[in-house]
Amino acid sequence: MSLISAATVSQHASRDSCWIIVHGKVYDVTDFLDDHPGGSKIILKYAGTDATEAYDPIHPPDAIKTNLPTQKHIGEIDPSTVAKVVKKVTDADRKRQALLDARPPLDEILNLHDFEAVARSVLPDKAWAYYSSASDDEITIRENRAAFQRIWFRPRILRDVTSVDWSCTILGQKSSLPLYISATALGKLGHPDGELNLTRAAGKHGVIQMIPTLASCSFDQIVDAAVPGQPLFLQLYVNRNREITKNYVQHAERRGVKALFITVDAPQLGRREKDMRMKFVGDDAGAKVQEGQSGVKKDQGVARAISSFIDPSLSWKDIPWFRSITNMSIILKGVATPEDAIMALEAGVQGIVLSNHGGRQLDTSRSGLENLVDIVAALKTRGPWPNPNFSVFVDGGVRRASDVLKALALGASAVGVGRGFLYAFSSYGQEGVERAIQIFRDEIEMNMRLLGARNLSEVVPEMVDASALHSHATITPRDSLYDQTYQPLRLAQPKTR
Ligand code: PPY
Repeated sequence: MSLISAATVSQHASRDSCWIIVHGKVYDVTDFLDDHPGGSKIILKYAGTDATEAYDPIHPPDAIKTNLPTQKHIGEIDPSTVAKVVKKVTDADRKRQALLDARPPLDEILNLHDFEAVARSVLPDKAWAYYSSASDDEITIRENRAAFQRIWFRPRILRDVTSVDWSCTILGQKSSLPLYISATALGKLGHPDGELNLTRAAGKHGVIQMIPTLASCSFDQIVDAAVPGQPLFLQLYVNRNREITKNYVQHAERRGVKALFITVDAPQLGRREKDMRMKFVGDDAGAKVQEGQSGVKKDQGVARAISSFIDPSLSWKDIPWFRSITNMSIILKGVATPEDAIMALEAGVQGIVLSNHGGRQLDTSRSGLENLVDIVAALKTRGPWPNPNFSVFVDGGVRRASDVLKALALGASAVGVGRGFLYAFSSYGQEGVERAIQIFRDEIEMNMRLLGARNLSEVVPEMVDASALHSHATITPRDSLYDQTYQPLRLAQPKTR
């Protein structure tokens, strides 16, 4: 195949003929412009040039292969024709480097809130906005933390807690902690290695990672970074095109993924105003994406820009189809009521995650923790409890091992931690994740000793007082670390003159 020169590519720099270079390959994206979920404007900005740097953090590497017909794959760029661009160091780069240099040493990070504070200071504004944002008034994201503070411990004494053991299995897979790394999208916005930071740290420390459908790294890159035998779960956004979903799921199973967590709380993405105010889709302040294309309105933030493939018609009727295409455990992620928990049990899935999507979907939804109490009570009326064939997970707001133990005491099989680990790698890469795991380990050991539980089966409902959990008007102790990292929403600002 003959190579294409940079000069040739640069002649295709308009809406009528738009070529771009990504990872040394030349693509004709002219006909795709109006179908691009993020809008045509952002592609046109790179028309006739190399778009790799902008492309990488927000697309899995195989996105072009999947979405662009092969006849539009023009060929390879002739590297000898590409001017060796010395990347201009901008003021923003210099500022970010200075912030990175000013990070506290890792051994001064004592808790998960510390990672959040460092991430907030070092992340580019758009990345922080996307990760930290939640929907509408962000009441639910704060409630996720507050709910843990409405539960009080009732510790037992004099139990010889010389040795305590918190190892467990999650969906039949060994885990060194009663928690798993929950899926969070677009890891490369936070760190150049993206989700691989999690995979490597998880492999080293026996923790299970749930791979996000919308990872920045490709699924195969992530699986390739795992050590032999390292258990992995997969989070699934169901595509309108079920063939794509089927191939993806079956590929994951062939590659050894153990469980499929189908997201069921996001038929449409919540409005996340911090993200929206960043006008992410235009990629420069004030840029506008054309309205009316692919249902994506201007300035809707990064999440909405890439969510149009998700199928809002997903329903209970689809569950048997999932069962027919895979033997992996199937878990519904985003259950919030006893009614749906019972339906999930009756549908024959292997578990549910009581989640409100980190407060990013329906605002003023209750916390997973609060729902846990009602859901466990309902499940107890339908068979053995705990049910070895039906796991109940909780996520949202977990920052401390005490949070984990409260959820376990109330009947959770394990908990998911998403943002906690996301902020750990955004601030310190893989080492940050390892430190976060170590912190959870230290805290869990101490808390189990102080609680009088020698193993996780001794963490029982009697060890917590959840009487205030359902009261949303109760006075909770101030969560001062969280309150310092939480960034309040802001109103529209007048134009600066
Ligand atoms: C989220 O941002 O909450 C996600 O779950 C990831 C995502 C990102 C973009 C589109 C849909 C979902």
